[in-house]
Amino acid sequence: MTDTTCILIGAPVDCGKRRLGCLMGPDAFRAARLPEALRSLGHDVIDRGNLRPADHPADADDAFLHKLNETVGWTKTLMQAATQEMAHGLPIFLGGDHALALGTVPGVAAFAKAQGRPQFVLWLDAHTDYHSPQTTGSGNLHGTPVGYFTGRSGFDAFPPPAATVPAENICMIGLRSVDPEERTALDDTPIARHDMREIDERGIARPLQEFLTRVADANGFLHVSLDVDFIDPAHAPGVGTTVPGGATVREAHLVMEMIHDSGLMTSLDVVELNPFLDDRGQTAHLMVDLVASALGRTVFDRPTRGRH
Ligand code: 6HN
Ligand code: MN
Ligand code: MN
Ligand code: MN
Repeated sequence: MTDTTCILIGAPVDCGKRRLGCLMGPDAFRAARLPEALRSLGHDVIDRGNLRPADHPADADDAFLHKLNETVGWTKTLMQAATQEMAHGLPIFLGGDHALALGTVPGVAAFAKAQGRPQFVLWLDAHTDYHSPQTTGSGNLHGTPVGYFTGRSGFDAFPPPAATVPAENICMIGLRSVDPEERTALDDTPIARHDMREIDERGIARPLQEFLTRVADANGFLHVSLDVDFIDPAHAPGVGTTVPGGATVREAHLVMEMIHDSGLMTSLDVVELNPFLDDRGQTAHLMVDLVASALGRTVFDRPTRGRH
């Protein structure tokens, strides 16, 4: 693999849920030395700083859908930024909560579409985030991005996605908290869902390799969306939506290492880091190490690596 131009895009989105703190995420990734980690791997790093949401009307404090207008503002900004940045390198969106994927995924998918290539999404999360604004029980829009970018109805307040992602091009790994409405709706889709029980039984490498092979066979673009709560809260406490029983540190690294070896990743979100809840930077540092693994950090070079 040739060295990559990594474009860091700060997306301090904090409107996707009620508990505040993710707005500090982008700066925590910088404080945990993400740029230096990527440069030490030989990559070029461009830091675009932190973006701002497009102008939007003020949100009512008591609305059921929490901060809908601000979320729409972020979606517009990030959709456009994602499409643009794809032309310059590998965008790494530093969250911010998972509502940022309402913008990033349709944005990168629009770029892939213009290139005549299919977009694939690897969703690493305890949750499926497949609600629509109509089905969410919490009113928290960070639970809706997959619904939006697969073209579910109910997103009338949002601009139409610049491009949608076909459900059969999506793979979710790490699942252990799925709301009944999400589960019912997902049952009608071909989205590949790998819950933690399956990971326990089969290991994490097999379902991932199956998916990566599909992406490669289709000559697809691969967007990876990494939610901090994919990892077990014992190792990653700095997130508002902890669910016990998550991926171990090694499972998470193996996923990232296999992604690197595949040479397929074209864009990345790192989301839901809440530095306010973190324990002396533990989670921020782990996330930086995981991004470094996805960009080629290894203990030893492996003779079997395909694309090096
Ligand atoms: N996330 N399903 C829950 C809800 O409120 O809709 C949790 C969503 C979590 C969101 O993982 O980014
Ligand atoms: Mn999520
Ligand atoms: Mn989650
Ligand atoms: Mn490399």
